[in-house]
Amino acid sequence: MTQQATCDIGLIGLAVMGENLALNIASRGYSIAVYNRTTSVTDAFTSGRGKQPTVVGCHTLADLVAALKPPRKVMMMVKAGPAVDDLIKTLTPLLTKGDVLIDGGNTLPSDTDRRTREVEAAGLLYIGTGVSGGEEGALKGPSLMPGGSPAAWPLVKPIFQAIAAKVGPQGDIPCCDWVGPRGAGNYVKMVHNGIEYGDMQLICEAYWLLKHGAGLTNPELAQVFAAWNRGDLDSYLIEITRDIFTAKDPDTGAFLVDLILDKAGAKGTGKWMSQLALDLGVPSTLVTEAVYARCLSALKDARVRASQVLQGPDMANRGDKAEFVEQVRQALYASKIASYAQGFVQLAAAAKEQDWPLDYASIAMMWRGGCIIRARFLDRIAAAYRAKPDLENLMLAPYFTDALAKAQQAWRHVVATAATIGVPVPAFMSALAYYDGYRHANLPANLLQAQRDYFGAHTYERTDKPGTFHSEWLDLRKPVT
Ligand code: 2AM
Repeated sequence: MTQQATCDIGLIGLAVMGENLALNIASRGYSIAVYNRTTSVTDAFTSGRGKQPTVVGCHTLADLVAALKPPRKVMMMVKAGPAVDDLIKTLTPLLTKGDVLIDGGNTLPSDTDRRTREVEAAGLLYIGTGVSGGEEGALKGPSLMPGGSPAAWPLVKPIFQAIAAKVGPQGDIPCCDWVGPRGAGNYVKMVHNGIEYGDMQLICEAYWLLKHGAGLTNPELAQVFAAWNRGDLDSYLIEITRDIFTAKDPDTGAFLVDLILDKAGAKGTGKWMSQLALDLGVPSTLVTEAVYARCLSALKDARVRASQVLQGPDMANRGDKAEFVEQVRQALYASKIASYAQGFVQLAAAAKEQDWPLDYASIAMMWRGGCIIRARFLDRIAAAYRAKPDLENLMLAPYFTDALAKAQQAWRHVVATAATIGVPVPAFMSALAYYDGYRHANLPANLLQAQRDYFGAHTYERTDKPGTFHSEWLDLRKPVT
């Protein structure tokens, strides 16, 4: 079948995200050619949800390329990893100089770095874009975080900004802008996912405290989350949590949430963020605690056995219920600020290492709508970075410094209560420890350096004079009486 070059963009991979993105693109007035490795999937789509004059089904990659207007734009929505490299290899000889290859998967930023260089060396342009918002976002308006070859951006910008979620008073600010060169878009998406891990873990800890500490029922929890969603915590994740506490299982009539096995899964982007934070030497403790909390949850059988052996206190908190709910809200808000602060610090460290000129206010606005971490609070983050583009840490922006100062008493009370009644709140605790660690001009690392120098001659610096020092600790030590 010979195609006429009439389509604005091509899309490969018709799993649910690919299908929905294709329908979104078609709904904005663009014509789109689609291809899937398994042909029956393409045919099912083009005779079903994709049965539209502007959606053209293709059975070969050559047909797909032939259907596109130059400069051609081909978006790959396939499984991240070797499948993307295979496709690039097959597509490269079919394309011409100046055409654009786009990867919309959750790709490791270093893979996009490499592919950008390889594809550019072949005379083509490359984009690795974050796509967030799940199935519904893909269909109605995702958050898009593109990075790669800067020359590709003007070519895809109209389509990307047309299909992205919109925010702002007039609903006309697209949650999509150019992030930066090479893997910058995928890195921003990875940090988005890591922050999402932290947000979800914090919400789960708040739930457990309210359930076991304050004895709240599911309908009461729904009310609490509904109220929280009207204030500073207003966000998609708080909103869906509210709804989850109202949902009943059609078969048993019980609350569905109570029937779900407490064993969490993960696809790996949170783990990547933790691993890369360790490589950079920045403390992204919230995402790391969230990843570990999922690992611990997965040890269900071991926990069931241990629950018969290991002892703990009575989990009930005897204080005033309404007061405790408000304290948990404040602890959640403060922890969330610390978590986002860590995410932006990691972005800045990666940007410095990779030489990416990142615009943090713009990144906050890309996350303002469409994606899973969308929240009103991102307006404040954008404002903080607009006021001070080189802000060292979000916690130092006056608005957030003040918010943390106001919340800290409740935050400390909640963490102390959790420790006393034995409710595990690793993310709340880790967030508070980060806040307390960061705000101290002095930490006990003087002792740590002494220990390192004592056993390993690792040397230390001094506070009273410059230079590097080593001491003969065995000679200096005195008997302790
Ligand atoms: P399939 O329907 O033929 O399996 C998510 O897995 C999507 O990625 C699916 O559309 C799948 O196509 C596609 N996919 C996975 N591996 C691929 C590969 N090596 N080449 C092309 N498409 C691939």
